[in-house]
Amino acid sequence: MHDAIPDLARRLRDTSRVVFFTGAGVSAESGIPTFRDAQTGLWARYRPEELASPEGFRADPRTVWEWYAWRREKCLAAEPNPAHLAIAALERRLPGVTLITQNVDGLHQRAGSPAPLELHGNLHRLKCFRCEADGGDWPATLDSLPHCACGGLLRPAVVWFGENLPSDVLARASEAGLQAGLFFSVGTSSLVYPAAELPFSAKRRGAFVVEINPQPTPLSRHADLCLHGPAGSVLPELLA
Ligand code: BV8
Ligand code: ZN
Repeated sequence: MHDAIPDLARRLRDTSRVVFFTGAGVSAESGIPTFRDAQTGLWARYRPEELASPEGFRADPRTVWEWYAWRREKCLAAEPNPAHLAIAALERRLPGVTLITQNVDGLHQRAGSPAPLELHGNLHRLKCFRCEADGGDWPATLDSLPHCACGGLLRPAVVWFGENLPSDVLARASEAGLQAGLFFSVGTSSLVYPAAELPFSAKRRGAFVVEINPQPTPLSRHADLCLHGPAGSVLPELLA
């Protein structure tokens, strides 16, 4: 038991506005590769900054579709882990908890979180690359790439590098961060902007910032507390 946990548990009880901000690390214990795992990470085998970009899609839509189909299969086969479940349980127990995620895997919803703010979209949803219309359900096969009624190619409804985040979602996430008394940054390398700015601006507005990550990140030296451990163990201990 981290010796800081009792104090944190007290803070949780006494704080009216709590934010959880999650990244790929919160899904790692569900078996979903993160972006930066050297061996298994998505960066290792692919070049996400190229594949997860409009240019990459324009250049080779089939490869991008197949990459997301591979990731979607992993997400569908995965189960929410104790980290997801602990956050969802706290959301049921405490009013005033906001969950913001960079993840596109849908595991927070499957764990029972009612309305995660998905800054980078969700790979289970599709949209049109040309007119942005909703793209309905995933096709059963990728024999031919799916198209919109307007003739445009469909794509996963995620935010790619070089694309703006959904402004309404980002505004709500920013507002929650600025109001937060307690801000947990869980399982993110804190490298991708503008999402990575959230804990820093929360800190500047007086939030008590806690980082949960086995590794240090650019946020670590700014956080009020760093719990160096896997989210699947730390969060259940903390939120019990
Ligand atoms: C934008 C969806 C305006 C798609 C993703 C130079 C400087 C600064 C910024 C930029 C720059 N050049 C370009 C930019 C902007 C760029 C950016 O920030 N690039 C970075 C790489 C420098 N940002 C953008 O392009 C954004 N848009 O800025 O719009 C604009 C408009 C036009 C032109 C220019 C700009 C859009 C970014 C969104 C990209 N989409 N995902 C998809 O998933 O396919 S990003 C993707 O990577 C994730 O969503 C996530 O946000 C991001 C980082 O991943 P993490 O979640 O942090 O995961 P990671 O693997 O990195 O880390 C895992 C962590 O977990 C590790 O720390 C590890 O230690 C830890 N961990 C492991 N196991 C556990 C654990 N923790 C706890 N428990 C465990 N068990
Ligand atoms: Zn269209």
